[in-house]
Amino acid sequence: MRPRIGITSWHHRDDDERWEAVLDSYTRAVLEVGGLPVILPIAITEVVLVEEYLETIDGLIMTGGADIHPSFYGQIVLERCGEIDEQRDRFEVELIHAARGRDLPFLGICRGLQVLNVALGGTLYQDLSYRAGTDPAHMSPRERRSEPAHPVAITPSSRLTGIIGSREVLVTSTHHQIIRDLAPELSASAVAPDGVIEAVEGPGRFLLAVQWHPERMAQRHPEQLALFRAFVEQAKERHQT
Ligand SMILES: [Mn+2]
Repeated sequence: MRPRIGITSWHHRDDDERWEAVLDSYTRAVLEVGGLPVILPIAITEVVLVEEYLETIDGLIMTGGADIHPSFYGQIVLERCGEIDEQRDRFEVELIHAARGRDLPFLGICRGLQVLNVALGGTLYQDLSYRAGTDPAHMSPRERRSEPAHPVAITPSSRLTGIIGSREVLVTSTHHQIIRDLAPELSASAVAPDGVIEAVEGPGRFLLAVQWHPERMAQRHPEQLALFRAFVEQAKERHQT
C-alpha cells in the first residue's frame, strides 16, 4: 500500500491561460521511494476544502516557487521582493495550519521552508542582499540549478543528521530569500557557511523543511533521496495506524 503524498502546485502562466503545475522531479522522487504522488490544485481557499484535501493524503510536500507576500510576516513589499502569488500563499498557509492540527508528515522544499517559517510566526529577508554578509552564491544561475552550490553544516542532534548520515553535505541553492527570525516552534537543523539557515525542523511525527532542492539531486545523490524516503516512511506509518 503506497502512502498518498500531496504535492502543492504553482500557477504556470502564458499569454491567456494558467496551469496548476508541478515539476516531475518531485513526483518521480516520491514514486521512487514508494509513495503515490497526488498533485494538489490551488483552486480553493475555504478552510473546509483544505480539510477535505488533507483527508485524502498521508503526507504533504510543499514545493518551491514564487515569494510569499511580505504582509504574512508584517512587512510591506520592498524593491527586491520577487514575484508573488497571493492565492497560492493563502492556500498554503491554511494547509500548513490544518496539517499541523492533524500531525500530518510535512516536507517543505525551498519556498516550502519559507512558507512554513512564516505560517508558524517567523519572518524572512525579502532578498539576500538585505542581510549583511550573505554569499550571493545562494542564487545560482538557472543553468546550474541542479548542481551543488555550497555546503551546509547539519546540527548534530537533529533529525536531519540521522537522515543525511553526515555532518556536512553539498546542496543546490536557487533561493534569493532567506529566513530572518525563526518561528518559535522550529529549530535550525542546517546552516550555510555564511550563517544562512538552510533547514528547519519542528515537533511532531515529521516536520522538516530544506532551503535547497533535494528533488533535483535525488537521482545522483542518494543522501537527498533518503530525505524523501524518511518522509514517505512516516506517511506510511501514519496511514497504517
Ligand atoms: Mn542556499
